[in-house]
Amino acid sequence: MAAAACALASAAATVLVATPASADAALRVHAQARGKFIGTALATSPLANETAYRNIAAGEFNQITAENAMKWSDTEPNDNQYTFSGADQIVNFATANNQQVHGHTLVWHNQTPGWVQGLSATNMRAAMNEHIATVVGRYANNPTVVSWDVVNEVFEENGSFRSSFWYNTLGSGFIADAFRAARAADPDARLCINDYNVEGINAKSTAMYNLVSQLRSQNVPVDCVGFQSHLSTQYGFPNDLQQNLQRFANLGVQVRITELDVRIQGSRTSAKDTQQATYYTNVVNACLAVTACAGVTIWGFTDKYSWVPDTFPGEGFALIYDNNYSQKPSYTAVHNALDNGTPNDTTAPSTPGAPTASSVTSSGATLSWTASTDTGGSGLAGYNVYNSSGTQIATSTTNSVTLTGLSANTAYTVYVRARDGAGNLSGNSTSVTFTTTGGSSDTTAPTTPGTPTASSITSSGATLSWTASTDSGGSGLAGYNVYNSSGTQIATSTTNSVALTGLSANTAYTVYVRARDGAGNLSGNSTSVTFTTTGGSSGGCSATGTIQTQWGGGYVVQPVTVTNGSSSRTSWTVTFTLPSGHSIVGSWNAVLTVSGNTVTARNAAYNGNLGSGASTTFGFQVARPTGDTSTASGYTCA
Ligand code: 9MR
Repeated sequence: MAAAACALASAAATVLVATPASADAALRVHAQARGKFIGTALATSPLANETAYRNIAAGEFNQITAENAMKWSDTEPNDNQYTFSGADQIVNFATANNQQVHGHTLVWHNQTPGWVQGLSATNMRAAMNEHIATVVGRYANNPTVVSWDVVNEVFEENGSFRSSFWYNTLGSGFIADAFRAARAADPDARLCINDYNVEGINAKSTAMYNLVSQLRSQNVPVDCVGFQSHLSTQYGFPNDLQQNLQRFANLGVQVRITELDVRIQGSRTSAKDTQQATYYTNVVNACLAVTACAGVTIWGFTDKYSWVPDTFPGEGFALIYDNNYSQKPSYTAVHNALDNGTPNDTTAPSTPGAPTASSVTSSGATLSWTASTDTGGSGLAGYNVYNSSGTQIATSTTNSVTLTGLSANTAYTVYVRARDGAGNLSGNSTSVTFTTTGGSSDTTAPTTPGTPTASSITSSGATLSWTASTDSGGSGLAGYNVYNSSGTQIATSTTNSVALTGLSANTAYTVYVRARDGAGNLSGNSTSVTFTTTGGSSGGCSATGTIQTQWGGGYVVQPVTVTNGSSSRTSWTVTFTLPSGHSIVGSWNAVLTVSGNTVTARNAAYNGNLGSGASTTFGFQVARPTGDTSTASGYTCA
């Protein structure tokens, strides 16, 4: 049975089962994994005064909007008198916690001082341009501030331009002027137009759509549309949200949910909480479904500090944490939507039907079976195929698989288990036994593959690659088997590399490779390689090294990314292993000491402080003997 192998759709298949993302990871971890941001608006006073507020803001979100601190009344209360203390407080907090800031907002009819509102057209236009140049210019070279709401809420509900002092004094041309001034102040910032009640397709959102389309056709730099999404459980959910986001995306702009909250009338009940959670789920799912949607910003996170009760007496409870910073069902909703929709699924799929073998040749067979069903929520992900000793020999995403590389004239007994998106396995199907045919006369094994090298080592995976074998026996090279140090086959590949997944953190793995031909002949064992997975991130920190460039006599590892766990730290230490004969010739952003083959890298004076979830990088250069292709490995953070 040792020769049995799998042929899968992917070239480099692995039989290690991937573990699902940690169900209790922070929102930002899941959002990042989906390529989106999850953000919150922050208020300056609790940010200065409350540890719980700071910890959640830092730990759960990777994007920040100032709820008020960047508005005109805060930044330029009197003509040409700028105050940036609140704005800087928000930006500095975000920088410390590896978060991006969306600037809110430059030109709005609210929270704009009286001195602006009374100006003549000429002076108002000059004041607007000067304000934009100063506020945007202040952060133009700050990588934390990536985007701006340039104009805010310029439409009435019926889609006409809002009769604000801006429009009434300057006409609609102030909008294009504002965008051009912002682009001039920061050519790299993403420039947005933002509004509320534009989530569904309606008169207001269509007016927005037409304006954005027109401005872009006139080369006005509108890069992005913000959908505030101040929702209420007393109204139906805008079910065309995704469709609406997509029609804007099709104009070529980024879209984003900018101010999400879902208010409740009266007191909380579990029914209202559930409805609220569904609205949060729907909004996150709509953004996830639209490639151009950059992410979701919630308008605050705790009901303790929400604008809703002040504006809508008798309504509130709009956010995802309660007044005491406890997570609400809406938190779980956001979390689970970001976590690939695989929340807490502990229900295994049904047991697949007994496989039947067909197309049996001297070196292969096709198995097919009646499909399983999955009711646990995460959905059916695929099937694992096992031999009679319980070794997993193949996987499939459909209810059939073609086994290749079998030995001629050999009886194989196999069974199948179904697997869901959360990694739950079904019961074993009934086994089937089939016997391969007599086969060819190819008894010549392929040549022994080269020594594998391990790269892209993380806490749960690594990539192996090796010099390919050749086969002269007539049946041709079919692929490779990968074995661990106890000789158990842990992966197969049809190419000379394979990505191993589902490895344990902080663990040394010794592996070798054998080539396999079409008649099932196996080559000799390659030389073994040992690599150590990195430390993982639960509570502590993790480190991952990336080879930037390499040549015969050396290589550069840049960046080594050090990612903090959930508690802030003031220092970090990363250890890693150099293959023998390798020596460090230079390093940056860390202090390195070498003892034997172990290198210890400690933070430099300026990058030891890492907030929850924050990361930093360092790098180094290594000399190695010519012809040696191995690299440093086993990055572990403490
Ligand atoms: O949440 C903000 C609240 O603290 C302010 O008092 C209010 C003043 O107008 O603005 C609130 O934020 C608004 C945002 O800036 C623009 N969209 C609507 C938001 C809720 O009113």
